[in-house]
Amino acid sequence: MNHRQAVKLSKLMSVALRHDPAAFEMELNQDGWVGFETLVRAITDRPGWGWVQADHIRQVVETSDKQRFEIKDTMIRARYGHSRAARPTYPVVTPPTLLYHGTPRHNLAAIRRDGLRAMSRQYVHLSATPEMALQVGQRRDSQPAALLTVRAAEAHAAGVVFGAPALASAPTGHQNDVYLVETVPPEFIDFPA
Ligand code: HQG
Repeated sequence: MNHRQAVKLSKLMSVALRHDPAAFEMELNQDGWVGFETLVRAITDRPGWGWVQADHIRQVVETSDKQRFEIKDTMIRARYGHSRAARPTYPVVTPPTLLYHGTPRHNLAAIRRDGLRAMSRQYVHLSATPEMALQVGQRRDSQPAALLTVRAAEAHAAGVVFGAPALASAPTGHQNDVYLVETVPPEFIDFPA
C-alpha cells in the first residue's frame, strides 16, 4: 500500500467509523466500536476496495499522524471526530491551563456570539498546541486560520466538562492530543485582535 492509498483508506475508514456506518451496512455501538473483521469485510465488499487486507487497516491505525483510530481486542473505532455515527463518552480529565482551536476567519463573528459549538459533530474539538489548532483551522480555507485560545482551566473550574480519548502512544509528547467538550461559552475564549 503506498502513501496515497493509505490516505484514501484512512478517509474511507473515517466515513465508516465517524459518519455513515449504515452506508457500509454496519452498526456501531454507543461508544463507536465495531468488530474489526466486520469493518474489513465492509470495506473489501465495496467496489474498487477488494485489494484491502486486514493488515492495511492495522497499518492505517498504527501510522495515523493524529491517532485517528484505535483497536482494542477484536474491536475498532474512531478515537474522535464522530458526527451522527456514535456519541462516545470519554474519560473526564482536568485540562491544561490553555487549549487552542483554529477556525476559518469567517466563523469568528458567530463564535464570538455563541461560543464554540459542535456543529455537525458530537463534540467541539480542541487542540493542545497552537500549531495543531492552526492546521485544523486551515483545512477548508485558503486564508490563514484564526487561532482561538480557550482558557480551559478556568472553564473547567466553572463546570465545563473536558473529555480526552486515550492515547495508545505519545511518542513526541502530547502535541497531537485532542480534547472534547460539548460547547465552550465565549467568555472562556480569547479571540485574535
Ligand atoms: C466552527 C479533524 C460558527 C469550528 C480536525 C469549525 C479536528 C463555528 C467548524 C477534528 C461555531 C466545524 C474537528 C459557531 C464552531 N459558529 N462556526 N458557533 N463553533 N464553529 O470539522 O474542529 O483530521 O466539525 O471552528 O483535524 O475543524 O479528520 O471541526 O471550523 O481534529 O482526523 O465550525 O476533525 O480531524 O468543523 O475539526 P469541524 P474542527 P481529522
